[in-house]
This record gives sequence, C-alpha cells and structure tokens, in this order.
Amino acid sequence: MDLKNNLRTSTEWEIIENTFDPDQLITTGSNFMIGNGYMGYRGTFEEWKAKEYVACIVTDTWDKAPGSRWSELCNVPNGLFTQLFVDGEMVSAFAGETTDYYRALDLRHGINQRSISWRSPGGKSIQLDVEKFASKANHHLLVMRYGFTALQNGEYRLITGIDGEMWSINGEHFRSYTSFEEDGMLGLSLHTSENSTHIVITEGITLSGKAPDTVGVLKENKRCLHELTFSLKEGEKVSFQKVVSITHSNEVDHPLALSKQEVISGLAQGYERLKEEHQKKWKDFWERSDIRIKGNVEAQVLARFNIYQAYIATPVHDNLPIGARGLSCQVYQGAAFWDQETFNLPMYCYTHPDIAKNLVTYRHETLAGAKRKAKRLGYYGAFYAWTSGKTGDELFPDYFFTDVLTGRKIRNHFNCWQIHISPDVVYGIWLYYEASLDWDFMRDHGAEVLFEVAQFLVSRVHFKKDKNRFELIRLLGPDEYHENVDNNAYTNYLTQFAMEKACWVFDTLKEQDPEKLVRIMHTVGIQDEARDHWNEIAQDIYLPKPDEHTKVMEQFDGYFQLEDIAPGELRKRLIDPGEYWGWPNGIAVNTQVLKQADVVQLLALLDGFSNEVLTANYEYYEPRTEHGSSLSPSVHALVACKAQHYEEAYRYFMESSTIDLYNASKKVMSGGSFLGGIHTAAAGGVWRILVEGFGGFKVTREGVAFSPALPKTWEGLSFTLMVKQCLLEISITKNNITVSSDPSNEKGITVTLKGKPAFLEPGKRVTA
Ligand code: IFM
Repeated sequence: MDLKNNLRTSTEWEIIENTFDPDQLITTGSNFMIGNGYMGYRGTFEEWKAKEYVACIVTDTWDKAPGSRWSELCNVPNGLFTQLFVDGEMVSAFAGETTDYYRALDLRHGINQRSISWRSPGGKSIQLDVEKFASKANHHLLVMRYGFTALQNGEYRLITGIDGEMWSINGEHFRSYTSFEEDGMLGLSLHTSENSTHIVITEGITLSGKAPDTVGVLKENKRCLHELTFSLKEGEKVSFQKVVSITHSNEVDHPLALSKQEVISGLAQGYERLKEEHQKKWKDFWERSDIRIKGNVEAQVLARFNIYQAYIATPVHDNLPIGARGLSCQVYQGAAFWDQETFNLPMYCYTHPDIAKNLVTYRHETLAGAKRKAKRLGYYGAFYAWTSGKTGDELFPDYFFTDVLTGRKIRNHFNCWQIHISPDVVYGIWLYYEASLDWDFMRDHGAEVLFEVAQFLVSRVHFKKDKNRFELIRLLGPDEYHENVDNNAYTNYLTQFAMEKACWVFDTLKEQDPEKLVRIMHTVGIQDEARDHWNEIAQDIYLPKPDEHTKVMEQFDGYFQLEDIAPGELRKRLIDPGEYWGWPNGIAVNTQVLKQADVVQLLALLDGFSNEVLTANYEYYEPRTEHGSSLSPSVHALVACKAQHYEEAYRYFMESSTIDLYNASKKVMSGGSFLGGIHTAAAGGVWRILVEGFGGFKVTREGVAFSPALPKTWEGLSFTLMVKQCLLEISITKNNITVSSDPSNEKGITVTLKGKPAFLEPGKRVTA
C-alpha cells in the first residue's frame, strides 16, 4: 500500500522508498535510521559523508567541542563507510542512473535494507544489495552485509573501513585520531577534547565471492580503509560481511581491548547468527509493545514506526536519559527534558517496567546535579535540569534562540523558570510506582527524590499574606511563548500533586519502615515539620479554578487580558518566517496564542476534572494553540478523546504520528536554531494516544479501566499491558472490548469497562 511522502508498505511492518529524493536527506536519514539505545546510526548510504548528514551518535559521551557552549553526545566515525568504484566512477545516488531503487526499514527487526541497479555515467552497470542493523543483542555492534554483482565486465575498486567525516553540528569533538591495524581489523582510537573520553571503533570484514586481485590498507588523518580491487566479468559477485564495535571509557574499563575482541567474536559468529540473535531481541520487544490496528494500514504503520523510533532512542543497557531527538542527531544535546517523564515513560511503565525502572532510577542517580542546580540558584532541594545529561547538571544554555532580524542573542529562561520539570519528575516516579507497585524502588530511591523536590518547591513558593495562599511567581510553563508569568496553572497543579505524593510516601514509610524514613530524612536534612509544611502547601497553593460560567481555567495570572487573536492571523505579523514567537518581544508574547498545550497538558496528565471542564478548556485553548512544539499535537489528541471530539483526536493523531515520517514538522528552524531529527516525545505520545486516548485506558485505585472509542475507519485495536503486576491483553472492536488476564498472573485485578467494575482472575477474560 502507498503511504505519503514517497513511501509505501507491503507487510505493515516496514517503510519502503522506491524513489530517491535528494532534497529529503535530513528527513530520510532520520526516518530510516537503525539503533539500539546505545547508538543511533542514521539511515544514510554507505558511501556518504558529513554533507549527506551521516551520523552515528553514541550515548553517554557528553562532551564540548573546543569553543562550543554545547555539551552534547559525540558523533563517532562511520565504521560502515564503503565506496564502490566501477572503472573509476563511484556508485552514487547523485550520479549515473539508478533503477530498481529500494530502501526499506524493517520495523519488526530493526534492519535497514537498500538495493539498486546502477549504471555509471560511462555505461557500466552493477546490482548492489546492502543490509545493516545496530545489534539489540550486543549494543556495541553495527553489522552489515554488502554485496554487488557486475552486470558488465569491468575494473572494480572497493574501499571500506572507518571514516571520520561525520555531520557534527557544533564542532570537532576529538583531539586525536589514532588508527590501528591488527589481524586484518582496522580501528580508530579517539579521545574527546573536554573530558578525554576514550572511544574506540574497530571493524573487520569477511569476504566472499570472487577473490580480490589486490588488497591494501589506506590510512589517512581521520580514516582507515581496506582497499580491494577486482577484475570482474559479467555476472560475477562480490560480497562482504562487516562487524563494527564501538566502545567507550564512560561505560567499560578497557574500550580498546573489548572493541577488538567483539569484532573477532562477531566475525566468528557470522552475519546470519548475529542477525538471528538481534531479531530475537526485537521479537521479545514487540511481543509486549506491538499495537495492532485493524482496518487502517496507514495508521498501523504509523503506530509501529513511532514505537520503533521511541524504542531505538531509549538506552536500555543502563540508567541513562532519552534525548529529545533520541540518537538521531546532536540537536538538544542527546539530553532528557520533561519529555522523558510525560511522553516516553508511560509506554514503558505499562509494557516494559524494567526499562521504566532504568529511567526513573536515572532521575535518582542525577539527584546530586539537581541539588547543585537548586543551590546555585538559591533554593533548597532538587531543581532538575531542563536539559539533563549524565550528571543531571543543567546543560541548557542561557541563550538559545537569536533574533533573526537583528542577529542578537535572546535570553531564554527555560533553564531557570521552567520549574515544572521537578514535579514532572515526581509525576514520572509516581506513574512508575502506580503501574508496577514497586515499593522497593519507592522506598530506596523514589522517596528521596520526592522529598528533595518537595523541599525545592518549599523554597520556591511564596506565601501571600493578603491572599492567605501560596503562589508560584516568575515562571515559565510548558507554553514557552510566555515567560515570566505568575501562577501558571500547569505548574501550580503539578506542584500540589508533587506535595501530596511526598506526604503520602512520608506517611507510608512512617507506618511501614520508620527506620528507613529516619535515614532518608537524615540524608535529605529534614525534620518531621517538613512533612507538615508540604501538606500545608498542598492544601493552600493557589490553583486557578474553572470559571463559574465558562468553566475555563486561566493559564496564568492576566492571560485573559492579553490580545485574543488566532495563530493564523498572528502569523501574518512575522517579518521573517524564522522569527522566534516568544520572549522577550516575539509576536505571541502579548497575545493569548500559545506555543504548545499547557492547560490542555494539565488535563492530559491529572485526573479529577469533570467532563464539562475538560471540554470547555479543550475548546477554549485548542484554537489559540500554534503547536510550535512537536509535543503539542499528541496531547491535543489525548484530551480531544477525553472531550469526545473524536474527529479532532484523529486529526491530531495523524499530525503527531507523521511529524517525522511525512516530514510534517513545521519548524526545522526556529529563532535561528536547527531543530531537526526524530521528535522522540511525539513518538512516545503516539503510544499514549492509542492506548490512553482511543483505548480509553486508565489506572484506577483498584486496577484498570477502559472506555474506548475507535476512530471511524478502524475495525479493531489491540495491545498488551502490564499493570500492577498483571499481564493483560486488550482487544477492542467497534462493538465490544475484551480484557484477558494472562494465565501466568499470580493475582486477579479489578477491570472497569465502560464504568462497570469486574474482578478478573488469572487466565480469565471479561467483555463489555
Ligand atoms: O521539552 C520540549 C519543550 O517543551 C518544547 N521545546 C522542545 C523541548 C524538547 O523537546
């Protein structure tokens, strides 16, 4: 079936491209990428270099290039680099004539394939077939099979090895490149400029088919290559398997020895065996994570594409963050934002709690950085980094955008005023706890985070004597166009949420494990009164309430007084299309136009708002939202479902799920900054729309509840959930919903279908 943007699918498990579009290199490089959470390898062609946006981003390698203000993940040399020359002319998508062009990404197995017939400008033809993957079985490995057939007699030259000419957006990270050659393997040993992280890339190949006439090695400054020549007759074939291992000293003690050893063992196992092990891991993942949509092939592929992208962005081998652009490029520094808790974590909480645990543990492990940030800014407790890498120290610079009209820097206060990041971390930990009932985690790690965040909020609120209430002033909510506002509804409600959870955990510990509580209190440096103070704030913090008549909540103090204009009208005031719309004097600042869901975001995360309030606020804010952030459409889809605006929900589902695949993201450049790459939060948001929006899934105190509403064209929606230690299979059709409890479950669970609760024993099912 044909999809849009030059794509099609044949099994609903892959995206296929049959024509090459040289104007889409950034997009297709991201969309066709392979990865395993340790590395992201863009879906580029083997012969390409920096100018075609080749990148292999490796997690846990944060470093600043000399003269740069960006601490970002390194883009390491390309171990799959391969160029083929026919009678001196290089096989290239930009020269000669390509026929039978095929590029595919197999989403089920995480495999990128390419095959072409190519005729050189001089008239010589070849057939080329390539397949590659970033191993899920051994996260250090990239594996490739590269083969070609001579369709005419000719002289062939193949160079393959490691090339250092990569697409690095903020400068050169390596102060030295040392090449080595050992037992037929080639390698580059690198040290980063700032932190001296030692990174090693080793590669080895096994040839088959016609033997080469000559074999040599080319070593240049940033690359080392095997050079092979062949005199081939029509029909003769050459192929090789390649194993690349990428290791670094932030993860392992002896990256050089390990890298070599892994290539030796990978080559000994061979391509097919490595592929088998890799595919098995992907099979295990999809068993829990696949969402099946019947009746709409496009929606099915979009669902799988987004889940795939969210997953390959997630480091599952360690407690490390999910970057806002995953590992698709260096934009947003490979670091976590609030996106991680609010968009990506939910999928893992309910499908792979072990991965969710890594992510919440990461927030515990970065508590020290969050405390340093709070202290630096004059607060107590933990103020989490807006942009968080390995240590949790703030990576976001004070100046992000530039005024494209004057070229002057713009001071954005994302890092110091967007305080909702701390309660968002609590939201994530609570979500994990509620889904998994993992009290050990809460006791040993979560509690400390919750208490430190509560302490931060204590030091951040103001008590207004005249109003007898706590307020939060000088803030920035999710809507980044309005900086320096007071009482942002989202932040105030989330603060109350965080305080309530801190009190609950405190009380539970006091009852169940008082000694542990004393130890945590000692670590945090608090006395019993702290809990009373949190409770006081939870009770008396000002929460903008729905207006008595309209039911609309004011986004922040004075918002309703701002100019009321539609985003489309406002856009006409731009002098330059690249202008930043927000602080300090962008076109949206004095208007009600929002960058992204804010009150709507609140309604998506917290329960307890009536349908009337949900609907009124959705209807008020939706037309005023410009969706300048890729986070916005999925939240609108979710809340549109709750507000029973199903057609709009579907429109927003399509918008969110096609941001990358159809290159539907409007803002690749904003305020002079390049913001391309995979929008990982939007990808995670797609899971939320499908399961929580159309599936109507909710966790209740006793168990789970569903009130689904299928989009018109769909005949069925089914998925698997792991909630409160019960594995459940959910199947929704136009007329009914069935929840089956896996026979392996050790206990039953209360399942509420369309408002009617039933207790579901292991191995049984309930239908409504
Ligand atoms: O976290 C988001 C923010 O809400 C909007 N700008 C992009 C960030 C990273 O995705």
